[in-house]
Amino acid sequence: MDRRQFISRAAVGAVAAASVSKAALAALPEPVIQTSPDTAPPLMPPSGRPYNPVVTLNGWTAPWRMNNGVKEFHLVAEPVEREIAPGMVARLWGYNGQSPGPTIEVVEGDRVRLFVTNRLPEATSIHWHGQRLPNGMDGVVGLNQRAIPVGKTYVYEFIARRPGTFMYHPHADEMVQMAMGMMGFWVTHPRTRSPLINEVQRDFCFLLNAYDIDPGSLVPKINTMLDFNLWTFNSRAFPGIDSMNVRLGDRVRIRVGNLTMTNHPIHLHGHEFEVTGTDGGPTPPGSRWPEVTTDIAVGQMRQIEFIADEEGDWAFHCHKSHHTMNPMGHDVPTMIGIDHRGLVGRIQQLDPEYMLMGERGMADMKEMPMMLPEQTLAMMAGFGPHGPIGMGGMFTTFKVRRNQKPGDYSDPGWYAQPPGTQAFEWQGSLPEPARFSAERLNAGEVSGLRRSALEMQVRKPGSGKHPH
Ligand SMILES: [Cu+2]
Repeated sequence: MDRRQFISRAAVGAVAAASVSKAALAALPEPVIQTSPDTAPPLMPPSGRPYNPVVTLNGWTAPWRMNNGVKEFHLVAEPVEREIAPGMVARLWGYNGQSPGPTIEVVEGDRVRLFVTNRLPEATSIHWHGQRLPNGMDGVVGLNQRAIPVGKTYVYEFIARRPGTFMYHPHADEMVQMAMGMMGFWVTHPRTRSPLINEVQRDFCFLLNAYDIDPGSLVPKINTMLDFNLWTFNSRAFPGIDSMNVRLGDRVRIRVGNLTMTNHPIHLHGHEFEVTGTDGGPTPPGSRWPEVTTDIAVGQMRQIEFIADEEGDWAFHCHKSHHTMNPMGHDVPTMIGIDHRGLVGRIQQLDPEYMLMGERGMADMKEMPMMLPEQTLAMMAGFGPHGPIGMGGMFTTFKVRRNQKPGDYSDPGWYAQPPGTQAFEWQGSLPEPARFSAERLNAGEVSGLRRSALEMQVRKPGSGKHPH
C-alpha cells in the first residue's frame, strides 16, 4: 500500500470510527486532519445521497457523518505546514492540517451542519461564497455574526439549495487570513439530472492562490498587495502540482476558483473547452462558445468542460508568463543584446560566486546549478522526457491516455509520442530570405519613391495658428 492509499484509508477509518463509537455519544464529529499535500483519490460517498465525486488537485475531500439526516462536517482553523513544492515548506494558516482546507462535497437539497473550531491566534469566521443561505449564516464578522473567538467552536447550518461550484474563506481580518492561505473548495452535486449539467467521467477542482514568501523564509508577507512571488494551484507550485490524468474520450470538468489579488487567464493545450458554469450556477447552453483560455477574475469561479480526445501530455497553465515562474524573477535587469564580454571574469576576481543572469535570455536559468538558499524554489524547474521544462508557479500537465482505466487517476508517466509526430531539426540547406529593406527605401531604390517627394507640416504646441 503506498503512502497515498494509506492516508486515504486512514482518513476513511477515522470517519468510520467517529461515526460509530466515540462521536456517536459526542456532540461534535471528530475532525479529520490531513498531513499529505498529495492528490487524494475521489471520496466515494459512504453515506447520504449518491453522487460522482470530484478530485481536488493536491487536496482532499472532508469526510462527514450523517446525524438524523443532517450532513455534519468539522473544520478546524489552525496553523499548518504546507509543502509548496519539494524543497519548500511554508508556514500557513488553513483547515484540518492543510491549506487550502478540505473540499466540502454535498448534494443539492442536503441539510449541512458545519462545526468550525478556531485554533488560530486570532478570531475568525467562514463565509460560504456563492451559497443561498439564511443571512445569519453568511459569515461576515460584524455584519452577520460575532467573530469566532480563539479556542471556540461555532456552528453553521443551512440547506445546499443550488448545485454548483463554490468556495469558503474567512470574512474576518481577511487581508491577513487569506494571505496566510485560509480557503477551501465546495461542490454541491445536482440531486437529479439537469439539462444544464453534463455527466462527466472526470471532475477536478482547485483554487488559485498566491503568496509572498522571501527566499529562505517560511511565513508569507501579509501586507503585500500585488507583488507576490509564489503563484500556486491549491498552494502548490510547479513542479509540485500533480498532473490531471484521464482516459481518452472522457468528458472532463475542471473547476477553478480565484482567491488571489489578480486575474488569471487559464489556458489548456490541445483541446477546446466551454465554460459550463460559474459560482452563479450553470451557464445556459446558448451562452457557451469554444475557448482555449478563460480569464478568471478575483473572487470568480469557472467550470470548464471538454472531451479529452487528443492523446498526449498537454500543458495547462496561467497564461501570464510571470505566473509560471517561481521566486527570483523580479528585479533582474534585461541583459539581452548587451555586449559584456570579459565583464563576468573581472567581477569574479572580486566576487568568485558572481553570475550574470540573462545574457542570452533567461532559459539558462533552468539548467544553472545555482546555489539556492534553503526554503525556496528554483525560478524555473521540472524535467520532462525531452529536457528541462523551465516552468514554475501555475503550471501543470493534463495527461490523456488510451489505456488509462476508467476511474484511475494515477500518473501514467510521460507520453510516448508515435514515431514521426514530433518537431524535428531541418537538415537541408536554407535559402537566403528576401527581406524588405528600410535603407533601400530611404535611398529611393524602392518603387521610384524619392525622399524629396515628401513634404511635412509640423505645428508646435502653443506656437500660434501658423504652421512652420
Ligand atoms: Cu496568473
